[in-house]
Amino acid sequence: MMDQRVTEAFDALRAHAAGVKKQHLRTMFEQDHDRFPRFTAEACGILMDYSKSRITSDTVKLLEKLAAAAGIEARRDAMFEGEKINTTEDRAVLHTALRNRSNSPVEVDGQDVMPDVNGVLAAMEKFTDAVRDGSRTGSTGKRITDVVNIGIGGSDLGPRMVVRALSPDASPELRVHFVANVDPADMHDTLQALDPATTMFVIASKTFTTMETMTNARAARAWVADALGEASVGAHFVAVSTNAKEVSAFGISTDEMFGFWDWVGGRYSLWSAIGLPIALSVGFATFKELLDGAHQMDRHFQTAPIGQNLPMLLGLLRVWEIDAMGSSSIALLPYDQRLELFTPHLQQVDMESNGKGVMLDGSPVVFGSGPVIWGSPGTNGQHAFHQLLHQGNRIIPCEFLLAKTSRSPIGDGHQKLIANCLAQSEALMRGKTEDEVRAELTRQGMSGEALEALVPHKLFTGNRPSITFLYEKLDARTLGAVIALYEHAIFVQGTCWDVNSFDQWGVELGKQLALPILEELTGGKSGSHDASTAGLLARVKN
Ligand code: G6Q
Repeated sequence: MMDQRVTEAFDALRAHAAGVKKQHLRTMFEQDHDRFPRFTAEACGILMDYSKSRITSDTVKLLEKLAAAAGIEARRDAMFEGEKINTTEDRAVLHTALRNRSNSPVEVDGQDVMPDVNGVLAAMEKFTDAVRDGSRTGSTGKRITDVVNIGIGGSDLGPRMVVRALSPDASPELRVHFVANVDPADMHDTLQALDPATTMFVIASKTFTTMETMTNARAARAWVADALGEASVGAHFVAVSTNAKEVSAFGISTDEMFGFWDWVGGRYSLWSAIGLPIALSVGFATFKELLDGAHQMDRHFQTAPIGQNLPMLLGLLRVWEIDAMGSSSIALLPYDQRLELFTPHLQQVDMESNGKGVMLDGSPVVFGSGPVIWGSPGTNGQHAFHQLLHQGNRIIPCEFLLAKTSRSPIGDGHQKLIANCLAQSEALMRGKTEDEVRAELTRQGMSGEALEALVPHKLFTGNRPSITFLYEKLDARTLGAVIALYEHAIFVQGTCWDVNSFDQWGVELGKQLALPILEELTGGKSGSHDASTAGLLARVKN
């Protein structure tokens, strides 16, 4: 059952939305010259401009009331303090402890977790330094030149995204690759250019039982053993896992297993030993800067008043767009090629966390629940799906991420990137009126029926909301802060909707579903299927 106060707060927002929907953002900007300072906030070097959201000052007040009714601050504090807020798995939720650079004690079941966190960080540092300085070699004594991370989902997307985003910090002497898909093409194509003698595999799996990861890990093991002999395997494999028993059974010494804990959710695990490929790529000092940036955002989230709190504002504005204004998807549009994997990572964090149909007490969700998250970097998207953002009959709130300076400037490319990003949000907001279209076509020499026929096609309704995050440059510290900002915003949304943002039974289901069909494919007895599945299975077998 939804709490009565929360229900009332949502009802008030919806009633207020009916009035806001009648206004146009263009007019709101024309009438209020303070709209930009009024609706911007800043923390950790990130400016959040939410003035192009379809809101008024009353909207913010009503969202603050919703936050109070939903008890967001109390639940946030419970999370940071190690309470078992993941009730369906009876677990604490402490990715924030992994980046707790102030090192203040964080207790789970009366036990401070910080000594263990620091112990694993120290082991990661030692290993990272040894691989990077060449003292930790492969079995033949040759320096390691390539690391392959084998993992999937939370054990892949986060570190893969960060390694790509921080490529200017990467060592040119150590290339880091990622294999996730059980499709052998993934492993095949990755191994093709590699030499077993100079390759190190990181098997990253919280459970160490995931079908895809274990299949790929066994394939990699065979590749090394075939080339260098069975005795060489140990020198070319390390594990990141919570399951020491399965790691040993696979043949990796637990001395070279980097542990983490059940209170680290997969999609929140890049801050743990799952971040080992990041540290290998950019070095441990830079990995620590990533943690520092996230920690600064954690502190901001814990202490800033709601109206100046970036994760609170982002989460609440999304709830507003979804529940009161009727949006069902959000386009996440980094104007940064090196953030090309940011949206896929956030898609997992968001959709796996809040894609839920029931509230904490098991009753069906009453409000919202997770939106569809999609998008890809600008300016590429402008030449593709932005058409629908500008003229489609669905309003899709957009979130832009933009750095003021490029880490790899060439000519005036970055200025053009900025110009395009700002032009997109302006055009989405303003639109183009019939009069403006007519004037434009007239200037181009058109008139009469031909001009009138074209007007509706060149009309842009505008009033399409967006939020822009602007920061100096995409370094490790900023990236850490941006990821943490999004993690917490997702938590804020889940709290408003009263869902458990930290379980993932839909993903667990996927881990079981294929097993009986696999058995049939490999000669086991036939199961009972619908006609479509049975027909496809028969075709595959023939
Ligand atoms: C993340 C999910 C899921 C998980 C993968 C890999 O929150 O639970 O994406 O990370 O299924 O699981 P393992 O790390 O256990 O292999």
